[in-house]
Amino acid sequence: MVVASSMMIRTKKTKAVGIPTIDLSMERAELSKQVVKACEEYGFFKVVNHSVGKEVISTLEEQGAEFFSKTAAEKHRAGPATPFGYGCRNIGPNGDMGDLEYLLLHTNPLTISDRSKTISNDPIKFSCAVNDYIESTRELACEILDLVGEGLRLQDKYSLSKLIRDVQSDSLLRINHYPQMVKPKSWDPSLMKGNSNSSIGFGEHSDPQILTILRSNNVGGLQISTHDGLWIPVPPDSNEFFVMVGDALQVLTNGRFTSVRHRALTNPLKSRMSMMYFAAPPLNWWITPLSKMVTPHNPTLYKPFTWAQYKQAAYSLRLGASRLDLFKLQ
Ligand code: GA4
Repeated sequence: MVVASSMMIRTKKTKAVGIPTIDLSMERAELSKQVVKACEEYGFFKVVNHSVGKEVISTLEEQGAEFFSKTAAEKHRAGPATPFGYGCRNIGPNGDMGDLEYLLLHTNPLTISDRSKTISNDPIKFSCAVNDYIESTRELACEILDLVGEGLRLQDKYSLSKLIRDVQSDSLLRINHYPQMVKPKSWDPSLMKGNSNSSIGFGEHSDPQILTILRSNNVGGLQISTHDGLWIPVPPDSNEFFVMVGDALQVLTNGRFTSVRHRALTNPLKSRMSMMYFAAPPLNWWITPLSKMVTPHNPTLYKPFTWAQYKQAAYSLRLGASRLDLFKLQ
């Protein structure tokens, strides 16, 4: 596995922890092995040499920046974010809060063109920017899922990407804006070891979907948790994408991959903007371990459920809940 030395961090026990960086231009058999290894070890990796156009990224970034620079009253016209639109500080329906504002959109083109009217003075420009970005990041997600299929030697290597290619796919796009923010005086310092000037922008959680494709500007703040519960800061890279394993992929692989817990801290000096494509199947599709992943030695760990049932459970719990526990067998 290629591990960028600039990303190496030493823990107290002096174990080197590095975020895997995967070069998508490398030879296919090696590439699929590295993707599976990164999904197993971290549920998280960075991809370089991807095929998403620079202009697709910068156009959406400009549209996002233009929206967040509007007055609060103008922005609130695009809200609330339940289910889709503009949200400020509230995350989800159960009282979770963070130091951020955001746009949450369904990837269905009709929903986007409808929502764009309240978001932008040039709705066609905004919806084109969003649709182009979604198309490109969906392709990247499918490429990664096909590599997973190859690496796991699935009979149908496209079986995972098929889940998100469907026109009824419930995939989402989120643009988060973390204003530059110094921690409030009443902040609990135990939460912030080593980051005493930052506040929590988005609290610890895993993503419920199959895969998340994340990209941010060059401002740090994202942290991921290793399997042993150690928080590692992710050095930002505005040219590249980060990939996260979500809860649904944990179930599909019968626990061979684990969804990555992550959080975002604010930066006391600069504002951060991140964009996430959350790859999900249609609402009525079943999420159940792939047959190849279930053997007499590895019996199925989860009860079967539909994506709609899982979403319902996720939205009934707090952000940081271990929601997969509800679907574990035994
Ligand atoms: C986390 C991943 C995505 O941002 C999101 C979030 C959603 C929301 O902000 O509305 C949730 C959160 C996310 C998981 C648990 C529920 C739902 C907030 C929350 C408390 C859009 C998603 O799909 O799940």
